[in-house]
Amino acid sequence: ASHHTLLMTGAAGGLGQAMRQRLKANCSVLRVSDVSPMAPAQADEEVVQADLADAAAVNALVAGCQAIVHFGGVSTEQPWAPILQSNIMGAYNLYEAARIHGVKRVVFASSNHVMGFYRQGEVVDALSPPRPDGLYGLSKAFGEDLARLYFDRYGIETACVRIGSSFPEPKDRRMLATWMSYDDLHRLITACLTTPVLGHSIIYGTSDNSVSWYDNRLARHIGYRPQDSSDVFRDAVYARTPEPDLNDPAVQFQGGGFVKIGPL
Ligand code: NAI
Ligand code: 15L
Repeated sequence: ASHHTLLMTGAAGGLGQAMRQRLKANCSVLRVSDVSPMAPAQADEEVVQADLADAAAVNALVAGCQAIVHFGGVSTEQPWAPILQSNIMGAYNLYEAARIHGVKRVVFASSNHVMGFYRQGEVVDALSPPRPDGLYGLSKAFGEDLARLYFDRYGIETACVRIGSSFPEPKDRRMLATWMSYDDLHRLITACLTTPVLGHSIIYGTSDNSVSWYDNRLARHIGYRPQDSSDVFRDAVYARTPEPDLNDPAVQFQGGGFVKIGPL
């Protein structure tokens, strides 16, 4: 176990539930948190219900942990108010608490939607300028820049993981390019928590899919090696999904349907 107490936010969500058992291998005590109710604490676990927008609650939540896996927040395109509360204020409260309590490493669940207005088929890397596809993607870009500030000023290392689509299986043709298995996500988080020098890093979170829009060569120091691939789902996904309409922005851009949602 590389860290004594590891905090995982967003524990009631899809990825939080999928990683909760897996992350116990990465620490002595796993502290899990969400604003929503969670499964009760098991051995070597602490369960803390807290709103990320509540600075005092987040300060108490972070005390005594050595690393953070930050899944908590709005995970889809939403109106500005919840994005502001959960993703902008929430991320700020978390990094302030990390600074105050001396936490030195964070794995931040960023998103492919930071880059959603690149075209499908274009290849982006860690140096490509952000092109968020909505308020959600914009809030993740803010989180990445916030992490950069806290690295440059305070030496808090962060892996900004631009997760593609992490679900049990790819749901549509787009996700054949963006899919990441839960086991690969855990491999990536483990690499981020254990690599000797992380710095402020941006890495795309996908499995080893034959079709990919992401170039992770600038993140090789993290040592992530995917072992799964969406390729095994390819024929089934093609069989059950319609021919794409090439005039549809959801088919043209990497962010898929997100590029069309919301007030923008
Ligand atoms: P999810 O929506 O299932 O889980 C997010 C959790 O955060 C929820 O349980 C929710 O209650 C909690 N949360 C929201 N606002 C909060 C607040 N103010 N205070 C405390 N907790 C709050 O999303 P999922 O799929 O589990 O994603 C986890 C993280 O990974 C999110 O940050 C999401 O943006 C990011 N991500 C996920 C992807 C995926 O494919 N599953 C792709 C890209 C990014
Ligand atoms: C995300 O950022 C979302 O959190 C997730 O629910 C998926 O929609 C994913 O991106 C995706 O782009 O497939």
